[in-house]
Amino acid sequence: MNSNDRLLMNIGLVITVIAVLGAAVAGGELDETDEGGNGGEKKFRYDGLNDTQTSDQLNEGSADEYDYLPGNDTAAVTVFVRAELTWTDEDPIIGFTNEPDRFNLTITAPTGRIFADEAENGDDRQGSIVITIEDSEWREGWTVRVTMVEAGDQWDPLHLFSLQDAGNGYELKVTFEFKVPL
Ligand SMILES: [Ca+2]
Ligand SMILES: [Ca+2]
Repeated sequence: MNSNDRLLMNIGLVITVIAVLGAAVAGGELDETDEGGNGGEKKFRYDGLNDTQTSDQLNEGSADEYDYLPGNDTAAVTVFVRAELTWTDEDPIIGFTNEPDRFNLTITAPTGRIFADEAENGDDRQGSIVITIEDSEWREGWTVRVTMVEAGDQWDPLHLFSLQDAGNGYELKVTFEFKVPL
C-alpha cells in the first residue's frame, strides 16, 4: 500500500464515522446516561410519537377521546407532550353572521392530573388551543379529549332569525417525546 492509498483509506474512515454520528443524531437514537437514585446508571433511548386526528363534525355537547401509550411500553417515560387543536367555523350564508364556536381541550396525565384549556374562534372563524407539558417524568398512558362545548348559531343583522350551528369539525395534532430504558 503506498502512502496515497493509506491517506484515502483514512479519509474514508473519517467520513464513515461522521456519517454514523449524523445518522444517530437524525434518528434520535442518542443514548443518555442518567444517574440512578441508587448510584447505578440507567441508559435510555429517546423517541417520539406524532399523531394527527381529524373530524368532519363533532356535535355540540359531544366529545372525542384518544388514548396514547408512548412507545407502546409502560416502562417508557414521557418527557414532553404537545397537543394542538385547530378548527374553522363554517362560512355564514350571505347577510348572516356565524357566532363563534367554543372547544375544550383536555389532557389527562397517567397520574390523573388534568391539563385543560378552552377557547372560541375569532371573527376570521379560525380557532386554536395549544397545550404543552414539559419536564414530565410520567410513565404509562395519556388521554387527550376534545369537547365541542358550544356552537354559536348564525344570525341575521337584526338578530331576528337564526340558523342552527350544530357543531364543528377539527384537527388535533399530538406529539409525545419519551425515553425508553435500554
Ligand atoms: Ca358557529
Ligand atoms: Ca360550527
